[in-house]
Amino acid sequence: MLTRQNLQSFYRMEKRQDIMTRLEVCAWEKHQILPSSQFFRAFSPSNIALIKYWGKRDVALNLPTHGSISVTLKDFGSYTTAEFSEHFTKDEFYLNGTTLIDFSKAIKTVDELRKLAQTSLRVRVQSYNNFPTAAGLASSASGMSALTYACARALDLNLSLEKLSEISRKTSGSSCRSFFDGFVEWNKGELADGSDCVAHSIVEGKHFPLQVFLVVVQEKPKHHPSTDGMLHTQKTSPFFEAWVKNSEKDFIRMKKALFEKDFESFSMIIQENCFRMHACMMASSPPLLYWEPQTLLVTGLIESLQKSSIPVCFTIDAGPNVVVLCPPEVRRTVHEELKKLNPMQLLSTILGSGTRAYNLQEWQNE
Ligand code: 2P0
Repeated sequence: MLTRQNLQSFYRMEKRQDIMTRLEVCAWEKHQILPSSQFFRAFSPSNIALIKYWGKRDVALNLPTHGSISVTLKDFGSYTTAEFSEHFTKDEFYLNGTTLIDFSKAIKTVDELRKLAQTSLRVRVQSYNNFPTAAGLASSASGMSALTYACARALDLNLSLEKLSEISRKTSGSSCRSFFDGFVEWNKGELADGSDCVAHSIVEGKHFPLQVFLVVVQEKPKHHPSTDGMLHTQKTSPFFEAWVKNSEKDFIRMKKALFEKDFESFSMIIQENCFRMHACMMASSPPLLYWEPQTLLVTGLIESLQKSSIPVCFTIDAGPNVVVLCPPEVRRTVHEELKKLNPMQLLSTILGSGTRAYNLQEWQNE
């Protein structure tokens, strides 16, 4: 039997962050799995866009106006259990231990999978994020990919990762990248049905190792959800066309920098792409601004480290929090400098693999 106590002693040699993650996962399942139910547990990581997705060529299918490139994070993401049972009379969703009232997006994915499995069984989904939710750190990407994977496997559907990624994309565009390892591209595609609009891994993380810091300056959910912000920008920003055109160029430049392991070009491209996306949002009517004053304290610090020839760079998603990237050789220096800013949370990780199964029993026997 897995208890808090034996987990704690088992993992006492590990760093605090890992212990908390495992303890919290152990504690989060509010409801016992019913003995007769079909269930599956999945973990899916968050992914951070280097070349951002911000614009849709098809709203219903979530097809992007241009390709994007992301990194898959090793330690931060969503732990999700999907459980189908004839004893359930309605669908239920829990996020971080609380009942989710509005699950209209997630249910679309569950319905598509139920249709493929030819079943009408109701589902209970229990999901837990081990990093801030809806704060511009891609929790919808990890959440939706974990949900899709867990439901498909619980329903015994034998679908490829590519197919699961496609199904998940329709509910959260960026979630299609979380299924894959290391550096991931999501191609724009040309076809109206989206069949060529797919994500896949470009290279594994170990090809170009990076340390990633999530600098959390605000934990609370952002004021404008991404989907609304994206459509608003696309509709009202006079810079939108230029944003798309430049992102297409950045997409090609970034792949070259990755293959050549060229950190200097990599830094320049991700910062330029990030600022262009935010400039485009700020030019919307009414303007859309996701930053907080502390956001600029972090970017200012990184710029001053760059002036001292320390290889480090940053990007910011649709929120006030900053993601800082650097080669492993300088991670201690960068960490010490970031700590001086006293952010609400300073989370650290490397690049990792995509969506997968997890099993509490296996953890015990690790
Ligand atoms: C990205 N973001 O590439 C960009 C950068 C936020 C900023 O994709 O409308 O939750 O569900 O497809 O995937 C966040 O958007 O939006 C996002 P929908 P999603 O990661």
